[in-house]
Amino acid sequence: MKIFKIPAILFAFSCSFSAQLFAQNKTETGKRPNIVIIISDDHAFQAISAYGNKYAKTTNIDRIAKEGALFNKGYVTNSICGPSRAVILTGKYSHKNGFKDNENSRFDGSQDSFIKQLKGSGYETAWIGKWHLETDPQGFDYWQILPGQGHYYNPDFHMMDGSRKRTEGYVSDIVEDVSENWMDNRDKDKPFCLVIGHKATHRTWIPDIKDMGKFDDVTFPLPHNFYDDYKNREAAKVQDMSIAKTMVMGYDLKVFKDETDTNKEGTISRMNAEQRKKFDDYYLPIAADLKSRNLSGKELTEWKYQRYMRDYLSTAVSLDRNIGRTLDYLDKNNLTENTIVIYLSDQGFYLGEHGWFDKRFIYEESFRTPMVMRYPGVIKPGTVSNDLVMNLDIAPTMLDAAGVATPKDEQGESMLPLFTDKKAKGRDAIFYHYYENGEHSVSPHFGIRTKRYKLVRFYKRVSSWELYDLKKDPNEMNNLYGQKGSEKITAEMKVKLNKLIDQYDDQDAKALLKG
Ligand code: SGN
Ligand code: CA
Repeated sequence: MKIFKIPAILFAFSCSFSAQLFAQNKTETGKRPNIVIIISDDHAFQAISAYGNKYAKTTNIDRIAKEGALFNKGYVTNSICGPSRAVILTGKYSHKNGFKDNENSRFDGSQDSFIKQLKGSGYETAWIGKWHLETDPQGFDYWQILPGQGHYYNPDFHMMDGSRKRTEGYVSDIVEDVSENWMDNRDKDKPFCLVIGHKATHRTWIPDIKDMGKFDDVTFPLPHNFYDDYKNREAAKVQDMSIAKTMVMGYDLKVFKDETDTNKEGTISRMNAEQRKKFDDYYLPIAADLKSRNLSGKELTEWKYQRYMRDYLSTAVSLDRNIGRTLDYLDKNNLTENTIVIYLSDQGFYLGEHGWFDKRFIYEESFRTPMVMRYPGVIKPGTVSNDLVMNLDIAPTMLDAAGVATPKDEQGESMLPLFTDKKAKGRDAIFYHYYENGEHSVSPHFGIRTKRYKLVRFYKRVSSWELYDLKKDPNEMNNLYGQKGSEKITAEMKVKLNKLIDQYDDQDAKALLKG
């Protein structure tokens, strides 16, 4: 086997060398990397073994991290689905790309995106799976998307010709099948950029049948702030996203009153007879067992938490298997060495921290997103990045890798120098702005995070400030704002916040600070 060793080293060297050339926009070698971006939905970093979860079985996400980089400080600019995808596409904050929330926004697809830039420079481009931007994708050679949130079983797809196509099976498998089919049939003379958009692990966390029950022998430890009293945190007090009160027994946990109740649920009513039988075989005994126990109060809440974790992590197994299929496809087709693979979620998620599920808040669990990236020859396998990076950076990073100049109005920064340039410093602070003021009752807010502190301004639903020392209080339980001794850091953080508001030209935030 020795004979292969030298070419492999040379190959790695030439990849690294060509990446340097591309970083300088010298593309004359002609071999630009393919790009595969896998975006899941609501997948918490706490639910991934590479990030330290002892129970999770995410071997394929872990594999990307092992063969590339694990970002420990990957964040989103606005922790909710549509807005996050719009940021990824445009490399611009929500107030610039226009998609501020899921409730009132429609993505203006006529604006520039990194996909359009790549296509213009000779890439073949596709987006397959969850999209959730209301308008049809633009700038892609091919797209096939789930309408809205999509369904876990036998999903419909919205096709380029305007038709709807229903496909039998489990959504993560189908999205992967379509993606592989597209890669098989692409123009092999061109580099490609494929975005695979997964529905998993979005509510209501329904795993593939073969993964149901995968975690039934695990009793998950409660996060230590599961019974948070939200002292000194007004917005946390008024939210409606708790496991105790908001999580629905039927809809979320598949414990229905009776068959008519079950049949009302979108995904379940779409199941064919065989799928439905397996679903019932798994969930009906759970419902019967719960009934026999007659739980209430904390016991019931903790029972809900266990069921939530089991469904959620099982759904992640179904997702992870398909991420593994993408990696295997690249291996089998000799694409691995010249393909960037990046996996991230559209945002983070609560797995019982503060007693919650869902996302939206600037607190770490939802602000942070899991992100791993493999780029052979450029990112050293096993790299762990502690730089502050954002979903905002995906667009400029991909353009940088492809040797395409980043348009001046993009607000993100290429992450490649963090790997290729020892002197690269990265950011010292990141800015966040969440706008929606509806479902789950999370107050709009904006704020800033530095490596150590976080300052937040809530408005509209509640009007308040919060300040955290993340070193002393990583779980953000002790709001220091207004407390004696915090004056100096508060003033410093306000200066930094104003600076980023100006840098990103967020006029709404600016007006709110003045008002
Ligand atoms: C749905 C969910 C919410 C979730 C939003 C946004 N409710 O409205 O729980 O926060 O999506 O999710 S559901 O009853 O329809 O499941 S996002 O992933 O699109 O941001
Ligand atoms: Ca989401």
